[in-house]
Amino acid sequence: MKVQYQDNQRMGVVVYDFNYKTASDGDIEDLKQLIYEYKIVVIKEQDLSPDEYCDFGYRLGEVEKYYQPMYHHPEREEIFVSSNVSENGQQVGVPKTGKFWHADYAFMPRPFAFSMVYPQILPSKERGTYFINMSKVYQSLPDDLKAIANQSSCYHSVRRFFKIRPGDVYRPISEILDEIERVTPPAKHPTAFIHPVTGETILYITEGFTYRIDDLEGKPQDINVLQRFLTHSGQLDKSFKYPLIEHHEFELGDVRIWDNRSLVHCAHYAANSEPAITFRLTLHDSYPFYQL
Ligand code: 7UC
Ligand code: FE
Repeated sequence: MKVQYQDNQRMGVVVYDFNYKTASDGDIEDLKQLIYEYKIVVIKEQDLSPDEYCDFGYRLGEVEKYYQPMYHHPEREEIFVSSNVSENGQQVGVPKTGKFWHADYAFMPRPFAFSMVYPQILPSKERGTYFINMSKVYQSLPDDLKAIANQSSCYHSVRRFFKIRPGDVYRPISEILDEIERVTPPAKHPTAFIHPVTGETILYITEGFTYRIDDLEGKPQDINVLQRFLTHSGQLDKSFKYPLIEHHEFELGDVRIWDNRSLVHCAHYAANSEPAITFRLTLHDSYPFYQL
């Protein structure tokens, strides 16, 4: 494999000449180290069937399927399908997923180490993802916020971005809301934690999922504290011009893998409704998500 490093301040490296079938265990290990160190790795010129894509995923880690079948690929349930295209009048996957700042599965007890996306159909322009490195955010916090981040926990819930399923039509909203709390009760994580591989401290707060911050005694903090963290991270900047926000464009053939501990992301969709399909895989590595 050939690695192209960035010559600017942006995150990520680009990898050419990589084939998961012929890659040695050492190559796979190198690839993982690149993800931890550079946060985003784009593997170019990939041409993979759903089965091959999954096989690639299994070489990198423990692939976990999304908890809701509505997102599953019809042939491989591990593949999460983001799609606005219906085939023979049949919707496959879910349109416009992840259009809010989040980290994948932050609302679950065990979030993913890596997220992997492989676009299948791209609109002519405006298709990419915004990213923020939350260890950079932690470093740039004012001292008072840093102290709070070190001594608190946050609650995360999917409730604000839970997508209504076709079978939910005519169900009372209260029943759906109760189901969300039962199936995905809020997850509690430290506000800041240490990355098990890089040792960096990461501020783990997302605009989409985080709704409450507690001190070490479990006393809820003023909601303005949460707002201050979000403002500092850039996640409230609707113009996406905040210095730590990076936009990364897709090209067909790209498989993009990122460190889902360090980064928050926000999908970017074209304003028109040109067809777009992306296949996602989510993986655990051999480390705990964070060390306490
Ligand atoms: O439809 C979506 O935007 C999916 C979202 C609620 N979950 C992404 C994840 O894996 O955390
Ligand atoms: Fe996501």
